[in-house]
Amino acid sequence: MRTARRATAVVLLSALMGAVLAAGPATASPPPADLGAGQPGILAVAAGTDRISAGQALTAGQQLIAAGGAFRLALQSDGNLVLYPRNGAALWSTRSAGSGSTSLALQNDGNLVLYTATGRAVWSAGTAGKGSTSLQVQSDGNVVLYTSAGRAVWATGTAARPTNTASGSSILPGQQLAAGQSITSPDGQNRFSVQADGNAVVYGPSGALWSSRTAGTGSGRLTLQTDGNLVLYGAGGTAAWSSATNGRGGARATIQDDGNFVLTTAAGTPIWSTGTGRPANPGNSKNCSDFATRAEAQAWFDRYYRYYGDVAGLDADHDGIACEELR
Ligand SMILES: [Ca+2]
Ligand SMILES: [Ca+2]
Repeated sequence: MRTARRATAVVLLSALMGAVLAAGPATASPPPADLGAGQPGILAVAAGTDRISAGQALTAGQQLIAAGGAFRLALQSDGNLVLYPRNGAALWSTRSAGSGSTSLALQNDGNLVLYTATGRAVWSAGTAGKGSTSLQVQSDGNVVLYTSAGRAVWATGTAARPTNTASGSSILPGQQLAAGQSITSPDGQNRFSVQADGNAVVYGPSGALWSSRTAGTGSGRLTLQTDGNLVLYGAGGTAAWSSATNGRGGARATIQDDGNFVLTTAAGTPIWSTGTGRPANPGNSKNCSDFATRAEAQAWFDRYYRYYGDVAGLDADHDGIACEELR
């Protein structure tokens, strides 16, 4: 209860101070000797926030936590200001362990300063006069000082590199394959590839099984959009091909061990595929008389031959042409 009441008091004080600051002229006066929480002009930050504003301070033992919780900026009791990912080693620090720092103040002059309890400055971002009004710990891992207009004036430079390139055997929403990149089935036998010529191709062990027929559109990228549509963009940024599946819940596009490239929902229901999956062995279930045309017989023959050979006996002379007697 005591903690909750204090937090409420801080919020009320912050609101009050915000009103005072907004009403009064901007000040560029030097900071008071002691910037501890509760001192005039500087307020401790409320817990559970990702930022402080000009006139606020983080005190020893407090931290700012990025939205989503993946990163936190902690003013440790050892005097060091440290940025941590949720798991793993520190990404950045002021290297001030043992300095006696007890307060990180974002001053009204725009400078971010680490002070000891006696008011000695240990570290600063060097941003006095640059108009910073907000220090934010971002969900990308970067810690940034922004002006009220949203311009960044200083950052720790720790933004995580985008992880939007598909890897393994699947493309997830928001991920992409650039020209020259591919994903491979778990057994390593099949590949979905975006080529520099602008074609997207499914390759099996014995060659191409499917293509987007977009060769010549130039090097581009294929992405699974968050709307569930798989789109291949050409060099100029125009869509050269798509699966036309937007709004149907596509959540994963996978190149499978059977050679099929399949878009499924999060629950695994197939929505679209290249139709290149290895079929079940049909055995000797057909004769040439079962087909109306030679082309129809050939299509059936081609579908199974690469996996099972001439299981239905449609190519007696073994020349690769099925049912010559049909028209
Ligand atoms: Ca037969
Ligand atoms: Ca033949």
